[in-house]
Formats: sequence, C-alpha cells, structure tokens
Amino acid sequence: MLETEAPPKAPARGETRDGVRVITLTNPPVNALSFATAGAVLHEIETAETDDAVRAIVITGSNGFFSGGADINAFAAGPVPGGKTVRDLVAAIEKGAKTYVAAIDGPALGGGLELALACDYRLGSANAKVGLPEILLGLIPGAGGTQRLPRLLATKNPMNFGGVQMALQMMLEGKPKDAKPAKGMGILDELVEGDVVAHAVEFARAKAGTKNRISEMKIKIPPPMVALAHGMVPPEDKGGFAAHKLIDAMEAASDLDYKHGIAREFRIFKELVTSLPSQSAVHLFFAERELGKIPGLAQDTKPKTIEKAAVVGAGTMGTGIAMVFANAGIPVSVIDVNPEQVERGKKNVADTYAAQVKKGRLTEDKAKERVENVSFVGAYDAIADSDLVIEAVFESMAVKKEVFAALDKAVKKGAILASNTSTLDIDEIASATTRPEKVVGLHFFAPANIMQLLEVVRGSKTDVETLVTSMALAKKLKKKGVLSGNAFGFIGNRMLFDYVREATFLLEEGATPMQIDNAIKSFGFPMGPFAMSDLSGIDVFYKIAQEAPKVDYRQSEISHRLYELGRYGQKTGSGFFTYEPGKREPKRDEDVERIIAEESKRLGITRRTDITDEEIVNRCMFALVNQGAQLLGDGIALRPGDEDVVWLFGYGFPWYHGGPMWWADTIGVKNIYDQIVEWQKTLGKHWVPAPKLKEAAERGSFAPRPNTGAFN
Ligand code: 3H9
Repeated sequence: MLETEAPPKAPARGETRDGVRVITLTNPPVNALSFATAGAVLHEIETAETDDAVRAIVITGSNGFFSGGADINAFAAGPVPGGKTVRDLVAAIEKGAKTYVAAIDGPALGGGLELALACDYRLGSANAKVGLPEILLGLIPGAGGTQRLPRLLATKNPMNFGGVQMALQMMLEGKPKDAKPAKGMGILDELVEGDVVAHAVEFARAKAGTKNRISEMKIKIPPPMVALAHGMVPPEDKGGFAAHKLIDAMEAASDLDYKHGIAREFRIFKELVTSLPSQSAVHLFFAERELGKIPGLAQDTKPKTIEKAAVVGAGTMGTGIAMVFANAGIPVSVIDVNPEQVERGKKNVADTYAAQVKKGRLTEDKAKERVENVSFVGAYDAIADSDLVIEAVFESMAVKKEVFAALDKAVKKGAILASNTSTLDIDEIASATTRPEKVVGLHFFAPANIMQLLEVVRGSKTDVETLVTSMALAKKLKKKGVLSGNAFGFIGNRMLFDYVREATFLLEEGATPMQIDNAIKSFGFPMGPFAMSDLSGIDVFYKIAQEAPKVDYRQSEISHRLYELGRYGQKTGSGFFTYEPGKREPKRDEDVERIIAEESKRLGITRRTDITDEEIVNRCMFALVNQGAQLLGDGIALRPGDEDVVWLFGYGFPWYHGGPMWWADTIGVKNIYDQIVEWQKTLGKHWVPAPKLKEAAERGSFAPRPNTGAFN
C-alpha cells in the first residue's frame, strides 16, 4: 500500500524507459517543490520503488529548470497538515533500494540541489547551475544540504580541508555555481552535451544496483576553521543570524552521524523560518518579483528592443550609465562637447574595466569588448539612430530642457528620450520635446555601474510602450527597476529628504553628526545620513534644495552654511566631518559642531543633552515611513514593497529589517502613527501623519503578515 496518492493534476510525471523510471518535475515556472509537487514526486518514488521492472530512477525537471527549491510561498503561508516537503523526498531516496540519478538542466537550487544530493549520482547539462541560496532568505538548507554538501566536497577535495572550505563558502555566499566549476568541485559527476535525460537514463541503467550515498561519507572539520568562520560573518543582530546557525549546522556534519546531523539541521531551520530576518528576506524576495507587475498596463504591449543607446554627458554618472549598457552587450555612444570631460570619461571607462581584470572579475577579452562597446562622440547627429538616449547632465531644469529640445530634433522618431534626473519634473522636461509620450525618467544611482536600483519615472504623457520597454530594459541591464510617479525626488529621494530633514533637526536640538551617524549605523545602515551627505556632495544637496518645492515649516541652514564655506564633503576633504587625504573615514570636526550650536541659538532652540539613539532611529525611520505612506496615497509608489526595494538597493537599508515599510509593520504601524500624532504637537507641524499611515494603523499593517507557525 502506498503512503501517497497521485493528485488529479500532478505537478510531476513518471515514465519508464527500458527499466529506468524517469520522474520529471512539472511545476512551472521553476518547478518549486510545493507541498503538491513534493507529494506528486513522492508518489512517483514510492511507485517506482515497489515496481520490480524498475531498476534505477532518474529525477529531472522541465522547462529548463531542475528545481528552484522549496516553495518559498509555503514559508509565509505556514504548514499544511500532511503536506509533503523536499525533506520527505530526501528521506524516501535515502531509504530507497534503487539507484537514483539526478539529470540537471538549468538551475538546481536550495531544496532542488538537496534533492539531487540525495541521489547517488548527478549529471548536468552545460546550462546546469547548482547552489544552496537559502542564506539569502535568512535560512539554512533544511533538507540535508548542510550535511551532504560538506561531506561530498570534503571527500572529493580532501587536500587541506579544501572541500570543507568550498562547501562553507558556497553556502555562506548563496551564489550558485555554473556547470563547469560544479563538475570541477565534484558536485556533478558528469557534464553532458546534448540530451541530459537520455544520457542519464543510459548512465542509470549502467549503474543500476549500485549505491553511492553521500550520507555515508565521513568528514572532519577542524575546530579552528569553525571559529574562523564565526569570526568572518556579521554579528547575529546585524544580519548574521542565519550565517552563524549555518556554521553550527555544518559543524554537526563533523560531530554527528548523518541521522543526528539532519535532525539538528532541521531544528535550526525551523527556528530560522519564523525569525524576523528570514521573514524580511522572504518579503524582499517577493517584493522584487512584484516590481514588473504594473496594474492597468495592457499585457499584450511588447517592449521595444534597444539595440543602440546613447548617453548625454561624459561625467561620472554618464560614463557609469554607459558602462551599464556595455556590460549588457548594448553598444552605447556618450556625447559631450567638452573635450576634457570626454578624456576623463574615456579614462574612467578604461580604468574601471582594467581594475576588474586586475581583480580577476573579467577576462582581458571581455574587458576589451566592453571598452569597445562605449564610443565617445561630440555632436548630436552621431546619435541620431539610437533607440534610447539617456540625458545625464547637470541637475538644472533649464539645462535639461535645452538638451531635450536638441535631442528631440536630432534623434530618430519613436526613440525613447530618458532623463537621469534625481528629482526634477519629467513632464516639464518632456514639454521641451514634440514627443512627450516617449519621455521617461531613468534614475540610476551612483555609482551607476554598481548600484542595482533604477527608478523608472512615468510622466503624465509617457506611453505604455515606453514604460514596458523601460521596465524590460531594467531587467536586461540587471537592475531592480521600480516604477515611480512623477513627484519631486520620486520615491527614493523624496523619502530621503524627510529622513535627512529629521536628522538635521536633531542636530539643531542637541545631537552631533557623529552621534546621529552612529545611531543609524547601529540600526544597520552602512553609513549615517551625514557621512552619506559628505559622500554624495553637500553642493549636490544644496543645488537640489534650490529647485525643491517650498514648505511652510523651518528649514535648516546648517548644510547651506557648510556649502558657503566650500565644505562639499569628501571631495573637498571636509563637510559634516573632516577626512584625511586619501581616506574615507569621517572624523569629528569641532568647527561643524560650533556652527550647529550657532544655528540652534539663532533658532532659539535650547540644546538637549538627553537625545538617545532610540530617539534618533525612531525619528529618522518614522520620517521615512510617513513619507512612504504619503507617496502611496499620492499614487507615486505602487506598493509598500516597491519602496522597500528602493531603500534596500538605493540607500543601504539593512535587508534584515526588510525595508522601511516592512519594518514599520514589524514594530507596529499603530505605534508609529500614535507617535507621529504626538510629535505633531511637541515637535512641530512638519509631522503630519499621512492618510495611508492612519489607514494602515487602523488595519494593523501596510501589508498582510506572514504566518509564524512552525514548518513541518
Ligand atoms: C529551500 O529550498 C529550503 C530547503 O532547503 C528546505 C525546505 C524544508 N518558490 O526570479 P524569477 C517564482 S528555500 C516559489 O522572476 P528567474 C518567482 O516568485 C528556496 N516561487 O525568474 C516568480 O514568480 P512570479 C531556495 C519561486 O528565471 C517566478 O518563480 N531557493 C521560487 O529570473 C520566476 O522567478 C531559492 O532561494 C521558489 N523557490 O530566476 C531560489 N523560485 O512569476 C529562489 C522562483 O509569480 N529563486 N519562484 O513573480 C531564484 O533564485 C530565481 O527565482 C530562479 C529563477 C533562479 C529560480
């Protein structure tokens, strides 16, 4: 009698080919091992195990995926009574009597690789990719990965504990390995050209009757290596919770036999799956995948192919953007009339790629190809046939309008004209052209070739094709494309202005730049607001302030005074802090503290000595959340998750807090609302609770909360 029954529409199928049963996962798009899929595969395994005509079993996936792992939706939804998981599959294979071969075409990730590791052999196509990325979800592998991968790699690479290190690094980084390195490491037994399943069937038939269980391999992990590993990952409360647990689980592979090792691994997995950092990471995983889903856009609009691009402005931003296109294999021309700027731009491109070659990140050939993909030109005629032009000139409406008028005349009809403005009105820029429907904001973050965020700003006349093309382009450029409405500062900077406003008001009330930056860093940001201002340039913020809409509450003069003193930040060696030549470490500056005290006096503010880190964090974060809520209400941001993605990839918000809006939910959005109502009375009229904040407070959260029950 079988334990499981085949569900009516099974997300797995089985067929016998001359004594070999081929079990194929058929759960599009990535063959995630949902309860239903695991149940169907288990049914197939049990059927095959009891069928005397079957001598060996091949497990494979469909649609170019082996499996994307356990169904991440299930972590939020919680357990289903009697629901099967990848753990049941791994256990069934472990106790099975037949020979198992995994035929891997495409990604085998997380539970997908764990399923393959439970098999006796693994064959991969050239497209195979194997990895245990659970750490990126604040988890550890929970279906034997921490026990099998180290055993396998230590056995295949015994010299100097090299295999143990490989396994540890692979699980701590969460980055998958391509087929070739995976074969080199010993994860794949064979690399197959052509039909990997057909080859696996032959292989399985030849190996039928043999067992090669990784669980029986022995491993020794030296204690100093464990101690070293703990020392290399972030502290538990700074995003390192799962990393430390992963090292603990892996240690069990050395200290305990397999049976006890997987029990420990699963105990840790269950603890992590309901932990806040993991729930935050899962939230961000799905928020990222929501980005492209834009309500109201016709599904049948096809993006235009961008075959040739151009960038106006050979400054750091312009050349950075050009390199993003070159990296994606799209030829790009950079136009600038200033020959010195062009020379600097060329040097920037050449130096950046040379540095990547030096660091071993790029081959000489690839670097050459990319350098050649970027050409520098001096006149608009040379970019007339571009499909897309991105303007990256000085942040001034007058200058931008001039550039757009010229582009409109010079560049072919139908081409998209984009602005890299970080704040300005896209509609006004578009008004300088005869094709406002083809004008869009593409706001890259500096350094453009490194930062992953791209705000796609929709003007009131931007047409659907331009939007769809821009969102598809973001994917092609390997950026997180977030759609924003057209408001001063869009999503990211609009929220930033309120955050910086509050930090600066705290200065006037009694805090110091160092105190504020340290408090924000202890929350988990890589740098505080004042080190960030110094990095971005106080002159940049000053110019933005000139174009900002006027507000009816007090405006801090501190950064204006620094600007007047020529203290622009890191580039001038001083700003809110001072910097030793060639160094980036901010140092306290008493002159700045004197200026701040003068400002407090001028404003009639009695400086307080009781400002705590908690007050600093709350005021800065609540400012972010309140503006985030305002932007939702104004229709500038589509979803709270989009704002979280913006702050994660554009501003260094700590992933383990899940983004400002998610974090608000975790600490209780009603608490934030009540506090803001209170601050409106005590701190001033700049604290106005946004209507969407009030709504969320009444409802209990911005977004539905995940189930926090145990995982079976
Ligand atoms: C795990 O395995 C735990 C075990 O150790 C233990 C268990 C006991 N589940 O990214 P894409 C969806 S933890 C559910 O745009 P790509 C995704 O949401 C898991 N759904 O495509 C999207 O849906 P929609 C460890 C998943 O080609 C669609 O698939 N595994 C899952 O650029 C397409 O996704 C991982 O962490 C999933 N596991 O990249 C792998 N994976 O269309 C996470 C994807 O409705 N996944 N979806 O928006 C990935 O890294 C990438 O999605 C992958 C495909 C490389 C697979």
